[in-house]
Amino acid sequence: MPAATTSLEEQLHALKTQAPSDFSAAADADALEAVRVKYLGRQGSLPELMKLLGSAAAEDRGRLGKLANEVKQVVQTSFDAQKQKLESAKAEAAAGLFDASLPGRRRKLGKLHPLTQTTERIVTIFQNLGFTVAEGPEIEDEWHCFDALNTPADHPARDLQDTLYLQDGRLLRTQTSTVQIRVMETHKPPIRIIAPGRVFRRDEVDATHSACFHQIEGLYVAENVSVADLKGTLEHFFRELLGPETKTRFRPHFFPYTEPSFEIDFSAAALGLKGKEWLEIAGCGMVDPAVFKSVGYDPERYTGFAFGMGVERIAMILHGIDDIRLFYQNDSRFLQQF
Ligand code: 2U9
Repeated sequence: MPAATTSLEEQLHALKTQAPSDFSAAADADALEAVRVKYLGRQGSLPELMKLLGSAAAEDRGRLGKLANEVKQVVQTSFDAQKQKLESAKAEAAAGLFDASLPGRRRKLGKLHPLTQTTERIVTIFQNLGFTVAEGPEIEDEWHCFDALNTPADHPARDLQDTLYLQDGRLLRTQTSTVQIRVMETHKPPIRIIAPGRVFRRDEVDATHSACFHQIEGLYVAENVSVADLKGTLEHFFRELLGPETKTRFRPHFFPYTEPSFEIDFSAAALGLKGKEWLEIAGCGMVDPAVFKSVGYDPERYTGFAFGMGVERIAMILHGIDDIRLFYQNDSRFLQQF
């Protein structure tokens, strides 16, 4: 028997015992991989020995080939077994971290912001009366915010002190009346719309003022609309919003875009509010004929009423909130109460 062949046979036998013992000594995936490369990799001991089979003596080749296959099987099996063992040990360790007796993680449920809830309540009452929601841009021009609303160039509201202007002369709308002007410019009467949205004023922020707040304005234009329609509609609205016992009071006031104009108070007692007997809650009036002229409506044919209210103010009254800044702080201790 030639020496080289004996050596190949010996080497195969050595491999058969050494490889399984090396595999079972591998303590983690990295070590296991190193051992796999050493024995089974492209330049590993087993493929190298397989290559030598071709040069073995013809009479030994069958026997050695059989042995080589046997060794290959043993090496592969011991690798598979160790791999399985390491993987299940890892899974067990991970399972050990799971404590089924711990309380579950409570999922935090979000809800609508109190200002959104208030807006939705107000909008729904008017939708039930046949009003439609209208929206418009927050960046406006002087025409839609002031001129079309009969607010002259020297009116204090147009002052830099009160309105936020952009470099190019445009401005942040100070009221959502701008939306109603836009709707009248593109639609003929009858008009029955409600315009909720953000408005901006150059105000010092305190417990009752914010430079950005929410408003809802409404507009009804048709033939023969009277102050009686205005009063009937808004009295119904406040009874729906604040309760059936609610009393309202219309005090004469002035707005550039309505004539006559009123401020509306409601009977605070209806909400169980002590202290003041009447609380101011909104403004309203009959649309000034000058406004109709600026949108191309015939003021002899059409009349209408308009009203406006601050959403923050209404939410504060409804929930007894004493600081407007609470609405904007996103503190979940405040928000989760609604
Ligand atoms: C058009 C014509 C007239 C809307 C009106 C008020 C009275 C009003 C204030 C309440 C508190 C604004 O949010 S607030 O600061 N609004 O008092 N708004 S009448 O009158 C209009 C609207 C559109 C074309």
